[in-house]
Amino acid sequence: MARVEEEIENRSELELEEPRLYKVMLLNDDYTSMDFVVDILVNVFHQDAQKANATMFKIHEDGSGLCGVYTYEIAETKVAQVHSLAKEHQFPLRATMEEE
Ligand code: TYC
Repeated sequence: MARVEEEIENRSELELEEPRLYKVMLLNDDYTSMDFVVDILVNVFHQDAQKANATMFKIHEDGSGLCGVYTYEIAETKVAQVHSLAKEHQFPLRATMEEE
């Protein structure tokens, strides 16, 4: 088979690579209520109540903590959802994303 045909058939190397993954982190602050952070972890990051409680306390103690790992657009959406819900409830809660 001709090389070009072979490449088309096998798809480009780029397409065969795994998607890059991004960690979404929540940052601690002094004003957001613990209950609100737990609600965010349950409803945005789909953690169960026990895990959400543990994650919230870890962030409270360490200053930041991992909430989930996603592809770029999903991670961006999670960050935007956190900021929008925090604004709506007048909390200063911040989320960040970083490549894994
Ligand atoms: N530090 C907050 C408090 O004592 C709770 C909190 C936890 C806030 C995690 C933000 O990402 C956060 N009410």
